[in-house]
Amino acid sequence: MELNLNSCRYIDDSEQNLTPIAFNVTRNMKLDMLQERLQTKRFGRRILFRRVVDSTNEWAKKLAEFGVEEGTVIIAEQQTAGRGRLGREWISPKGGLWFSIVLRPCKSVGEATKLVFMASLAVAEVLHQKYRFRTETKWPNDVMVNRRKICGILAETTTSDGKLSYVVLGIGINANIHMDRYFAASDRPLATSIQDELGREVRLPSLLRTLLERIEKLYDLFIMKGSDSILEKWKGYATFLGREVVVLDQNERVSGIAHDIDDGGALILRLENGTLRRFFAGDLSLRSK
Ligand code: BT5
Repeated sequence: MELNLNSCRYIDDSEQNLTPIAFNVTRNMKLDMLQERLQTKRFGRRILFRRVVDSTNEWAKKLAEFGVEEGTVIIAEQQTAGRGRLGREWISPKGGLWFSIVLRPCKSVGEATKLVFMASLAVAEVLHQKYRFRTETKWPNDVMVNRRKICGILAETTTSDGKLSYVVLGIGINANIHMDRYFAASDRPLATSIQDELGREVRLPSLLRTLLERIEKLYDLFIMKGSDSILEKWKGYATFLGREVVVLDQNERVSGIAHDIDDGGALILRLENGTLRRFFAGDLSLRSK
């Protein structure tokens, strides 16, 4: 079932539910109200919302294939098959902010893979500004608060004849969720939410609006000036740099000092024997003493 409401389209799977869906029902904030106040040119001018979806990235990719314009936002209250890198599960219950943005940058595939830094920088800045959190960026795609993951980003590029067609930038923020309901006690120290940190719920439309505004600004910078300035700002939040870390790359565990992130977005690790080694993918954790 589809409803047209201003430029915002609400899509709902059930015949009965014809009313525009309030984002946060208790506060009756709607996405069209969000759009009225949104100070962006392109991002979020079209928002597609579903209560339940398998993965917003999956849905966004289908829409991108149909040619939806850059800046289209796909959002869901809940994902049944939210995913992280390498097909890992991303836990996405109601209360979180799960959304994807379709991007069509005129850039090389290599440059576009660095959009993940642009997105995590935007989230780190906004969560710091809005809630006074001491946010940290963690290579390659996480935003942390108090050493726990509060946001994960999944940037998926699609090419045609070796050229970039589009990027779907998926952003998952644990917002109004009590993490201990969804994480086993052993995993609990790894993740946190805005609600767990603040001790109260936050308004998702306001958070989404601020994020879209910041993402559009940083994206414009990325398009005009390239990824270098983004990467420099991102490093300002990367407190793991200079510290002892462990990198898990496929089945290999490598320890060392996180030396830097190179222009390509690779992690440079200083190994115990003093040599430098680059990692293009992997999972990084701080080494426990
Ligand atoms: C990520 O992958 O961190 C990317 C997550 C992207 C999610 C968004 S939500 C909107 C869009 N639609 C999607 O389907 N995905 C995107 P990765 O670095 O591979 O981390 C995955 C790991 O994080 C899992 O293996 C778990 O250990 C952990 N994890 C799962 N759910 C989590 C959550 N809600 N909060 C914190 N950690 C989580």
